[in-house]
Amino acid sequence: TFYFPAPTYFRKLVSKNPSKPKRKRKPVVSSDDDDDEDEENETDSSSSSDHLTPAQKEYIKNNTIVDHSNIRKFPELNKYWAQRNRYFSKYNQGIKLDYEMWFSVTPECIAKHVAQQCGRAYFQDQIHIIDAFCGAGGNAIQFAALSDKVRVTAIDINNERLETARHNARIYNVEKQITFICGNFMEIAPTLRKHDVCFLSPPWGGPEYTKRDVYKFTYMPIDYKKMILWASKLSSSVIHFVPKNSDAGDCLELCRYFDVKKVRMEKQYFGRKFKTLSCYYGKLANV
Ligand code: MGP
Ligand code: SAH
Repeated sequence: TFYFPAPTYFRKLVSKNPSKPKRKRKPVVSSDDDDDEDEENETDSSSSSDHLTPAQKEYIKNNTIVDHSNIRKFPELNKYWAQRNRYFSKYNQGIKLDYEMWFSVTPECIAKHVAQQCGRAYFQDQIHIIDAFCGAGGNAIQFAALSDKVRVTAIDINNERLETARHNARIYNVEKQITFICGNFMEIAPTLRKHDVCFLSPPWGGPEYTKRDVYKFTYMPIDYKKMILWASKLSSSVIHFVPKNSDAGDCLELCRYFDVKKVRMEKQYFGRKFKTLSCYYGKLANV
């Protein structure tokens, strides 16, 4: 964790399931070592979506559930498929993920850790949390799993994906604690009542975000200033889940939307691999 302004130091979040001995990326080896068929899938790169038009790709991204039956068609998802039990420990109980979610969902131990930060800041039993970009439910599920008194408002612009999130929440037995709303967060924000925490995990423009040395928030395919403005109006604590190569100045600049002029930035690791970055604003900056 490092704070702006100083003092500056890091806290590493080490995965509860530290990586197994280092393996070469090619061929990708499944995290289910007993699953021979998976390994066959993961090394098969004979078919790819590279030949499709941008419109066809966009359709697949938003509408295709990718699972054991069709993962062969998407070799570019192999590295995510291999980590499926990290994304959801109950993956084998029927979790569903569409194409885009394979590279966007928050790995379970990171989502759980972020949820626990809210538990540390709010001592009351009933915590109300908004997940403004709920996706497949990776974060919403872990917020709800904190305690059966937690209530989550989960929003996503894609209705089919929202149904996927509801399905996934059912597998974790937390569906009843989550209210699912389909819509554009920036448009429906004025209709929402105040919550304790607002969690923001917006789209970053695909896995290509790592190709830039430094990621500026202006690259996001949404109006990020409007997003933060509404989040700060709705909650005194805001968590912004951002690309790991984000411009620290951009993260700091958003402090101006909050009473506490401070951001706590937390780097999250799997073993030695820097995976994700979370910025905590408002009340959560001091936890
Ligand atoms: P990654 O960088 O694609 O994976 O995403 P990895 O294995 O670190 O890639 P590498 O190329 O550096 O080896 C890391 C994590 O970021 C994912 O598991 C998601 O939790 C999160 N993530 C990735 N994308 C593209 C998005 C996104 O668009 N939005 C959100 N909210 N999270 C994302
Ligand atoms: N944290 C999620 C992944 C979020 S990915 C998880 O762990 O499952 C970002 C999500 O934002 C996508 O599902 C996308 O459909 C949604 N989205 C994009 N623009 C949006 C908007 N304006 N309002 C609400 N949701 C939006």
